[in-house]
Amino acid sequence: MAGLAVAIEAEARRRLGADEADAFLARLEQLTFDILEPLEHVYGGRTDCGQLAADLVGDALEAAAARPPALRRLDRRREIDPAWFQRSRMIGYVCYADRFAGSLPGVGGHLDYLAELGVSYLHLMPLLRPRPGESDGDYAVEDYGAVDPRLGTMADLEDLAASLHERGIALCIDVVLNHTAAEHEWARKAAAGEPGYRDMYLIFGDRAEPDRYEASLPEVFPGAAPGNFTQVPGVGWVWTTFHDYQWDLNYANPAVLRAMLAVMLALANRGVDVLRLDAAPFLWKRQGTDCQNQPEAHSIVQALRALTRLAAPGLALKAEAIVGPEQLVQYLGAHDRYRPECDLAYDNQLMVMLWSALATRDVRLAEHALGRRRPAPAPAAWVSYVRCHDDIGWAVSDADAAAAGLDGAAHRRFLTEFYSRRFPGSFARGEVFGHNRATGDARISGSAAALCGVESALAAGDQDQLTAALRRLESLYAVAFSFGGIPLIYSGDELALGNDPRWDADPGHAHDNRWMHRPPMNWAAAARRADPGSVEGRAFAAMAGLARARRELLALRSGGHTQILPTGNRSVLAYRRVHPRSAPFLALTCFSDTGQSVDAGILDRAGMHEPRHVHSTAGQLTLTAGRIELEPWSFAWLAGR
Ligand code: OTU
Repeated sequence: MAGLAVAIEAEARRRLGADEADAFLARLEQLTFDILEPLEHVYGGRTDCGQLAADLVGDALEAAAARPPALRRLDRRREIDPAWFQRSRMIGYVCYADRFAGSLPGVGGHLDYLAELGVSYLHLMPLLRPRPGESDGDYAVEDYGAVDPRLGTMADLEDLAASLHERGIALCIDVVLNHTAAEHEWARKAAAGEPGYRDMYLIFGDRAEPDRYEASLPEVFPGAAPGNFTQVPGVGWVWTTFHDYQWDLNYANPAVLRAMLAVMLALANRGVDVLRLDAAPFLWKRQGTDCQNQPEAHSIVQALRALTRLAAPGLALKAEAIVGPEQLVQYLGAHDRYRPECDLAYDNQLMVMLWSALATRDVRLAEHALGRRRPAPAPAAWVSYVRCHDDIGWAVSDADAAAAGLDGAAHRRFLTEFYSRRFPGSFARGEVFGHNRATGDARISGSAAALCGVESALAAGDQDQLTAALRRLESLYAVAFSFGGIPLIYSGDELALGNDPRWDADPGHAHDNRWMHRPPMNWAAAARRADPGSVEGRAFAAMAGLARARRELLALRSGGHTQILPTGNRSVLAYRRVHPRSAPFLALTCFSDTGQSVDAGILDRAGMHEPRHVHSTAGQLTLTAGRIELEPWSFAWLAGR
């Protein structure tokens, strides 16, 4: 047995009993390198890493001892089946507990609704106690040890997790790693000058250092929260990447890492299956850089992953890193050599490419950008999404744009205009978010249905346009359901809900139009979901159909490979899924107002023998004279044998 395990063996046997101790120590032996190496990288030379590792392993042992038996059984199943989250049966749903169902117990009362959609992964938006008043959608946490009292209690969270597990649904919640609310106990103690706390944050006596950092820092919320530092009277200049009430933590201080590990372990022991690591790229600051994606930020996440795995091997980590493709895949562990990091990460590249193709009716940029990226490491998975609670930022690199014959800046500007009602003839009904006058950068808010044209079609009373809009929405989700990641349905999209017309009624929200696409669940609309003539019924049937089809397709499980196949038709995106255990799968998606066709030779190129139609917009597939015909705004899925 190696170093770390030898040191803790006797205590592990005492705390866990013989059987559990064996498992814990076996994990520790396996993870020793994954714990020590990142700690050395971040803290070597600053602190005694051997002692730090021993302390952190001791914390993990403590959590392992406190882990409830039901969760240990789940751990055991997931250690036998580490690909549990990669299965094609995984289908996600994302909502706010209060907006969806009032409270945590309320969510528990709507599980049948989720089951109708085939949901097996539920992401509840931030639910830990936020600061009072404005709280950035509760991403400003005052107490990581308590549930927001408006939503319920920790006991309610445990109960909900248990009922979800009974139905085979995994629970994902947010853990805000990069910052706490200014009202958090650590921040209050730091402000009061209590020893040991000031160093948990990044606080400067004057503007000298902040100015040096600002020279290369972007602004996340240029309108609502300009700059990256906030002057707090009697305290100094506090690093606040996001809002002035969100204080960035100082991960150069190992006490911060230790405190956050404790937060994560405690949540895992409540029954949470997946932790969404908010703002992961921002954890490490380095002068002269944009202070995102620094190598130390990755090492910190790697250490957290190894240490949580030690105590709660059934827990998965999901990176929220909305960054360029080269940086993004690293959060799944794809470095020069594989280093286990997060199990899941948001595929924002796919999301942006879908909206780009929808606006231009041209898939060449998507083919190029998605075709050249490094695949996710085999043990990890993307989460594939169309919309989330945030704005859409146009992460289109100049190089990718140029390769598709576009000017990057002009294309990004076009997308902003197209989705914010400024482009003549656009079907989309969104708004500009975060316009930065200095750089010209701008992002987009709006619900998926509004951006796909459902709102404008309804306003015009145009049935053909409505059909086109609903087909756009279904087609985008069809890609999310078949690209190889876990698809996430953003609450409301299954009913084609539009923007919230009253989004700015709450004074705490009025400055932030991301609230327009965070509407309260409309249960009256949901009640129409079985009516095939209603908008809701059409959208819901489409979404449930995608879920049913996906579950049966082994090729769609993560861990395989997605390969873009050029079609020769600039409006048709084609890709095949290759998985060592399954027959090939081919998806065709038509991004055009008119019918399109592709040469049926693509079936051979996709390695399909005896291809069969498995799912499509129209429920059928037409082959004429060696060509596959696709209706406007439609998709088709085929599988070989
Ligand atoms: C995240 O987003 C959350 O999703 C937002 O809702 C929060 O406001 C924010 O963190 C602060 O907690 O920049 O525009 O690369 O893109 O962390 C949203 C990650 C954001 C960032 C992301 C951030």
